[in-house]
Amino acid sequence: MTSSLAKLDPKGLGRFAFLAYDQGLEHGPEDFRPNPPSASPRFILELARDFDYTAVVFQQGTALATRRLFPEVPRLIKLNGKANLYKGEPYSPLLCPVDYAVKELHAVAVGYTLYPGSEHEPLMFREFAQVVREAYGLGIPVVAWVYPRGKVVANDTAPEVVAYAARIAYELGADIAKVKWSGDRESFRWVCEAAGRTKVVLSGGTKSEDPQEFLAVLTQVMAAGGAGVAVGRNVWQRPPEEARTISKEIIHLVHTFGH
Ligand code: FBP
Repeated sequence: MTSSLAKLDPKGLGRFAFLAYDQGLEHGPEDFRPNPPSASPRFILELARDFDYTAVVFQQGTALATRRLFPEVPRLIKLNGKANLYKGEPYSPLLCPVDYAVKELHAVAVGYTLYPGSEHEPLMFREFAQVVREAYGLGIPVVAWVYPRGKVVANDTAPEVVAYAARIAYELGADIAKVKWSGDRESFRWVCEAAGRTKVVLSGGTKSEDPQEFLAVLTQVMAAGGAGVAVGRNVWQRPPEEARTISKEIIHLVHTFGH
């Protein structure tokens, strides 16, 4: 595990709120339709700046295109990625080397999606283990998106599957694991325990019509020992004013829960 979380968390609060914006690659521009301004990374960067998100999550291309836009907003660079047109066993290849992300794209953290259970799991585990070693060498924290997926995974939100996902992140050396909601507070507590020293953050998921529903889940996550959230659609698929309101609530909740 890298000892570099201070890059993301200078005050040592152990709390994180990432604003995820790699869906243009992962899902396509369809995700921007509910709120057209979200097609522009400027909209995302303004939210991140105004509400003090820990970092925005960008793929290499978005990071390059916005190099000079709000450089004060920390960037977490997603090192691998895939589109969702191909529906076979998932493999998300490494697209951007760690040192390019750090030196050229000014990454304060790097991220990688693992699909345990996929036929291609060995390849992703090997790539990810290498990413951890390289990031460790540069003092950069690593966030693992861990999504058990593929034809052998019947239920990717079953507590034992989510706990296994969190443990995989720990075993492979991630600083932070981003996992799905396991359905209730008690099971999520087990997920957090399974992750050992690796911090656990909630993966946002599809937009809930009622923002309070999403905030209620996040409250349960924090009560279970979670360290925060990496959220995209639940924020930026809402019209600008609503995106700002929910951002304020998310950041307040993540930073103040239990304090
Ligand atoms: P959301 O909050 O929009 O769900 O974003 C989190 C995220 O992990 C993104 O980083 C990624 O693009 C997407 O979800 C992957 O979603 P899926 O589960 O459909 O592969």
